[in-house]
Amino acid sequence: MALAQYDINDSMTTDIKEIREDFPNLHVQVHGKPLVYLDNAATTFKPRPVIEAMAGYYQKYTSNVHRGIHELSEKATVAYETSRDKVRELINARESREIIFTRGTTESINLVAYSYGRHFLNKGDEILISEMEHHSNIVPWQILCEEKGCVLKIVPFNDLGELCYDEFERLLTSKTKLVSIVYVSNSLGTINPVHKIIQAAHQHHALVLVDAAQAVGHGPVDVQALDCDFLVFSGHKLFGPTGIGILYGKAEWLERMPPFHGGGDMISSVTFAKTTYAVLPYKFEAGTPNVAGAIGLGAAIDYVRSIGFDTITTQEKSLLAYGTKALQSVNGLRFIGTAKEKTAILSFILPGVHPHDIGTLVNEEGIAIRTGHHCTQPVMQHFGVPATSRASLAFYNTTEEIDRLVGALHKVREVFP
Ligand code: 7TS
Repeated sequence: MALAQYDINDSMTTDIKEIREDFPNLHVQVHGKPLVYLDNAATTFKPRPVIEAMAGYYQKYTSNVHRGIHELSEKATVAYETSRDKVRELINARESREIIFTRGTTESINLVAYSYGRHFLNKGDEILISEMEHHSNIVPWQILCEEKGCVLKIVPFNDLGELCYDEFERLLTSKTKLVSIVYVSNSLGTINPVHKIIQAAHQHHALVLVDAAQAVGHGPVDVQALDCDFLVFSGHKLFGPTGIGILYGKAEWLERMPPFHGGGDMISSVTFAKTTYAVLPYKFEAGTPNVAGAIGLGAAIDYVRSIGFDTITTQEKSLLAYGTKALQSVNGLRFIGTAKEKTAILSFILPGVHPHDIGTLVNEEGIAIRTGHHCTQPVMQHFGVPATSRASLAFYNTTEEIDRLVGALHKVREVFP
């Protein structure tokens, strides 16, 4: 078979073998076989330093933050705020107060829709999103439009899964107040030209929110170079824990936006007559935050930086090239999402086989892929399919694991010829 020309040892350097040792979850068995985890777009595995940092907090200095002066609270506060600064450094934000901890990408987008949208947008204002957005970058805007009478406009993509930039330019008018755009599509892998989009939007005085859920952790992201007004992502797709995410916002906008949630920690003073709010970033962090999550995210950032984006992008690019070629040996397989600029996300269909049957059969081989609409139903509608199968790769994956997937798909074809 053509695949023989690929030798695992060619592509899996000693470095990657060592890196895999950092991830306990890569070494479990599923159905008596070594797990092949190809669902990294859903969530990534966590390296040992992340697990240890969180366990360390729970075992040695559990306490609330920003309250009390006792030793443990002080230590937890320092760790929590150090993580904020690590996030700032990772995305090159100007100031730490521009980094808001949230529960994840979804909550970050809802925060902007609620706080910026309800305060600054009016009837007839237009919000531009694309046809390839995750539902979390569609539904909050639909809710806002319904409430405020704003208009949601959709930039289409072509059959390769590339954004129709000309259409974007055509839809961008003086009525456009906000562009909310995905950096990397989770179901197609497409990398959008966000820098160009931001420049064009700013010429029309529109703000831009970048959904970087699938971008951060796979390559460098620099909010100052991009000049985006908001950028959002989730810790759990960045080798960090679940339940923690980030909203980056330019201070000038965050200052002007009203709070999202009210409660403890987000106030300066409270009387029944009048409440004043805390300064940034605390104005947007009501209640006890996810302290362990923030600490774990800080450790994840340290880890990713120690590997380095050069290694990460080189490995992921070579896996994408290998996987794209290798999967073509499966009879009838059709890729959904073949943009020129894409990340290591391989969505595909096998005509005549329901994706859920594919997912079930490859699961029996110990292989984890995702099947479904990936919370991007309009993408499925564009291609006229109910669902796809998706293998999404991380830098710790190997060509041998891709070969296992290809082997399993050949078996699927034997069951459904
Ligand atoms: N935006 C994009 C581009 C995403 O890929 C996801 C999650 C989200 C937003 C929402 O992130 P959350 O952490 O708030 O849930 N994407 C996926 C996925 O592809 N499979 O499972 C979750």
